[in-house]
Amino acid sequence: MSTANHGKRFLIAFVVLSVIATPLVAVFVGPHLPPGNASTQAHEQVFDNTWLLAIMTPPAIFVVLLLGYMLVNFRSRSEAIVDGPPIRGDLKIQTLWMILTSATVLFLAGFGSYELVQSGSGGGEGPSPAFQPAGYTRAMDVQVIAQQWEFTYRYPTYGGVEVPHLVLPAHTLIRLHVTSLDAIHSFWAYQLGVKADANPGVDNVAYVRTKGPTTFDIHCAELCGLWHGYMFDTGQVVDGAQFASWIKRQQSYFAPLKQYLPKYATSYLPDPQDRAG
Ligand SMILES: [Cu+2]
Repeated sequence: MSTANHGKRFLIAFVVLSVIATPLVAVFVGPHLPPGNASTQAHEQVFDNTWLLAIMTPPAIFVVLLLGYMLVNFRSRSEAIVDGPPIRGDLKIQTLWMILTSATVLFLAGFGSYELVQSGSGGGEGPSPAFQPAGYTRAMDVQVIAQQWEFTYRYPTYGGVEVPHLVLPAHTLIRLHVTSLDAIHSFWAYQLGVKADANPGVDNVAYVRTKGPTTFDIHCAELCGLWHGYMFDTGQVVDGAQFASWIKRQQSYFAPLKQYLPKYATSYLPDPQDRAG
């Protein structure tokens, strides 16, 4: 078979396989990609991951198919292994390569940047976020306080009550204020699609819009000392009425401890001696 025929045959197989596999991957694999569907941000991350996976499907097919094609058609049948002649300066292939790779990288950069800013990515944006999601002025503030080795949560709109477990109302935009009392931690609420650095003295804001009632995993995602691996919990999203009665119970249950807590602030001094928490 001539070189041109090999090229044509390979190209046809590549195009046919890509056209079939790419939509199948997007439709059937996409919905199972992390982190899930517990918040608008998580849902959008699944959407982004689906696009990325779909875009990388043709290049993956190209590599595997080329390898298979080479193994079958260009296997050395003689005893001696003879290298083929070197190929240099093929302007057509070089131009095509540059155009395809540049277009792919530029598209991904544009797509990624747009997705990051349009409604908050679920990542921490620092004390004064440059990009705010729609309706952010009505967002509910919840403070996440990391310390060795647990997270606690304060609700400034409910008298600054501090609780050991995170409960959020459903269908609500939440403004998380992530901070730390000691080492550097990272607040990672997996199914909510939230991951934000928890640094002492820093108010790291991350937005998340909850969906329906569900549970989600919380982990510390920054090696923070001996018991880092035990710094996990299960959070809850509950409906509005349930949240209202829960927060009321917390306010009365933790009322005796209130006198030991410092006044609510966006961050606290990293001195556990000065603070019950
Ligand atoms: Cu930690």
